[in-house]
Amino acid sequence: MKNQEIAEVFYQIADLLEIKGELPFKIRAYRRAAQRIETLEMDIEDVYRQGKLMDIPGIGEGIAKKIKELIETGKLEYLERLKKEIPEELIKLMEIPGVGPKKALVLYKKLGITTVDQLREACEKGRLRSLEGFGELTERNILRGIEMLERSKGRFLINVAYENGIRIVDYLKKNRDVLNISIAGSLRRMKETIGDIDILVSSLNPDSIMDDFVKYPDVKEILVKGSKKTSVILRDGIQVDVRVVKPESFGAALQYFTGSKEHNIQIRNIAVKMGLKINEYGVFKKETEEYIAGRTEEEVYKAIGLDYIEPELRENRGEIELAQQGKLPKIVRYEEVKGDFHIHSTWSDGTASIEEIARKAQEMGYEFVGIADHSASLKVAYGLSEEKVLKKIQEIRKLQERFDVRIFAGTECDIKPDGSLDYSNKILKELDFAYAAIHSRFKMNEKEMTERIVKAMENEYINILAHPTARMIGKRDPINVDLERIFEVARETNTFMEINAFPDRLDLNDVHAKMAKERGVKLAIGTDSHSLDHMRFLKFGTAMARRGWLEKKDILNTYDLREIEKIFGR
Ligand code: DGT
Ligand code: CA
Ligand code: CA
Repeated sequence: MKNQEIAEVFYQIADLLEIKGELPFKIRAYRRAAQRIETLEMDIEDVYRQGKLMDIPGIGEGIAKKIKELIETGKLEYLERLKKEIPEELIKLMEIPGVGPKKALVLYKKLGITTVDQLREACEKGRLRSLEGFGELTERNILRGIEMLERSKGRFLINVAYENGIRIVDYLKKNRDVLNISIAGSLRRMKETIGDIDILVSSLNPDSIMDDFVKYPDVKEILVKGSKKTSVILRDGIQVDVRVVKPESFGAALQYFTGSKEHNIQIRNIAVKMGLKINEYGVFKKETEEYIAGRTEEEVYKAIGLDYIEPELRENRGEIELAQQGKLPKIVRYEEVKGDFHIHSTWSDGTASIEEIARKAQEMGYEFVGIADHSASLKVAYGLSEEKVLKKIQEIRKLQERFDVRIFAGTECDIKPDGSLDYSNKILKELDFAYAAIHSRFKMNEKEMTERIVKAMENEYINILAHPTARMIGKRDPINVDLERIFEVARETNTFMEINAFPDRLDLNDVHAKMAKERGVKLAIGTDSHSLDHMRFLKFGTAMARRGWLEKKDILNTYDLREIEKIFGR
């Protein structure tokens, strides 16, 4: 068993004892032991084999015996017994600010409450005030505590994690003891939301790295500091884990800590079948423990007979089988995406003028940029009247003379509830291209909503369907829509599906993008920028495309300008 796994067991015991109302020193002893084990230099299994467990400060006879049992049997009788006495969910209740072990116990015994949801309901119905030592104020405090807990426990949008992650890597790189460094975990896989940031470093002097890391100016709280792993909370509330390994293990550790867990389980199974052992230190021959790979990820995958798998694909969705057969898709590269179709200017609700957008696009090395302001009926977003659209087109044509970057005059045309479009064909025809988008009546039933969108896609001047499910992460559920049917019509009408790259949209997401591709539909990436600053979100759209297994040919943004113009068909 790994140090971390054993530490988890002792943390759990401490929590359970606390609920049981055991003596504080006993509880503290387990927590301290857990912390020691977590930050231990050596493998706890090795320490055990050398008979030196009790040399570790904070580990006495009782705990040493439990470690022995865990290593030998993989289980702990004592923990199993404790668990039978107390429902595990009760531990979660104690995480709520204002609910300690005593209150948790009373809630459980008197009201049978074991989950946060049950507790919320009981507070809302005023069922706590009848208990001794509880009152209306307690109910209000607990409700506020639940709200806070849920907010702080929420996963983070990818841009928040990404920007923090990049900054920390840049900061740590200044340390000369860093030999190699990479982001790992879900952030490296570019998942749509991120639980915590994982960073991996190789170095021969781990303490120097960790000393620097905890001095990072944004660190609010240090959770654990060891020379293998250090965890902190940033001022943004996001947790960051930094791990340091030796250079010969860097590839193996990067593979291990990039995950996903599901991907890694499969990888380990393959290794075992080949008589190999794979872990964060390397790939080893099972019999002789001989090290055969681990310095780079490529070498780790190769050692078990696989082609290199891009991090965005590592979700155990079939990529491992394809890597075995040498048949992985050649997913689109970030630098192959040569422009952005979806930008709002000061003509509607954006903060930058078209000129500023064009200049920025040129700076970013784009070949084209699409100005897609809102249409007339979207009053809250200063949608443009038909008359103004014509003026806007004129401005773009004039600006174009001064810019190399191609400026496409577009619109994000609203789809009305009956499926008709906000602009007449006469206007749509004058533009270079048009998005259609849902911005109202999100709650229609599936049949009506699907027909509404289909009708819009059937208009010959609509080229792209913007944010097809209209979901907002953490804020709005996706609309009820039959995506199979949408994709079918998209293929027939040659309508592109957008991958909206705005971090709280990411719509289509990875799974839907893959589905679209499999049905022969093409996609277009747009940031939905409302300021120059938002234009950097493009990479998150590309990330969704990569996670959806899309190749260059599947994405309009990678095409030559001539081809794009031909497709727009004006
Ligand atoms: P997150 O942080 O929830 O967005 O997702 P991840 O994937 O970053 O998960 P995290 O931070 O808990 O762990 C980082 C990676 O470490 C994870 O993707 C795979 C690896 N890992 C963690 N725990 C285990 C485990 O118990 N078994 C295996 N095979 N891998 C693990
Ligand atoms: Ca993570
Ligand atoms: Ca982590």
